[in-house]
Amino acid sequence: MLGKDEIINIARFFGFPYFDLFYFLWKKYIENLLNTQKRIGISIIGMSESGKTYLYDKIREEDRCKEGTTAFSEKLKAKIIKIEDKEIELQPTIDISGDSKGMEYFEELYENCDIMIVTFDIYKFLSNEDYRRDFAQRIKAVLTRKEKKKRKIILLGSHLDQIEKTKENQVRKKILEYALNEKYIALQEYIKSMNPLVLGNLTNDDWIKEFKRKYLFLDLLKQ
Ligand SMILES: Nc1nc2c(ncn2[C@@H]2O[C@H](COP(=O)(O)OP(=O)(O)OP(=O)(O)O)[C@@H](O)[C@H]2O)c(=O)[nH]1
Ligand SMILES: [Mg+2]
Repeated sequence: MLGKDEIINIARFFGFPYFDLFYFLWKKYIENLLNTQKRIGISIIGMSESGKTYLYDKIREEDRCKEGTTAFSEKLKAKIIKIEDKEIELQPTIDISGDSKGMEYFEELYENCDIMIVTFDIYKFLSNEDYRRDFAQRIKAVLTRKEKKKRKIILLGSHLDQIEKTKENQVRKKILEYALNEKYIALQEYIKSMNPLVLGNLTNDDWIKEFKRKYLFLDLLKQ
């Protein structure tokens, strides 16, 4: 199939009058017709201070300079980013606050996304039983849903860098042990279904780049 640029050049070649002006005015519509712009909805839910806002900024290539906690859930507009020369349109979503008010948006976010990232802080997860229980409880409604439209759900542990002198495999093993042994049904189901458990340091740009490529945009880039 012809690519966008080839089709545009053919139109120019045949002297379509004022083609560039026409294209400029109808860019979005033409690109929809040619299906050159790829769309994806990515939403993030998870525990307080687990990196939701930080990760949204990294994915959307923004710097909203947010220091500290997200006090009010903030609507994020659609945004076009470029990955490996391909334009990807990120659908609107909401950067939720970490409190119970933010949890009210779980359902809406879930309904309107293709990929849902569920974040938790590895250090807190491993060191605090209340945190584990709270986490499992919060995400239960999302992880145990059975519905027609399949969404990709990615469980993402942040702050891997804060676990001193430990290798990622050991940390992963420990998390799985807790998830499986402490009878957190939602987590158990998730892990038993072979869904990805991704661990990382969100402040490491190389790690973020690889995460985006491998877990978020690989399918789109292949199309
Ligand atoms: N060292 C380290 N810091 C991280 C990591 N991920 C996020 N942070 C930092 O953790 C802090 C909290 O991140 P946020 O993105 O504000 O967390 P949040 O989930 O949006 O928090 P709420 O809005 O309060 O729910 C920020 O200072 C981030 O820079 C990580 O993997 N490692
Ligand atoms: Mg936040």
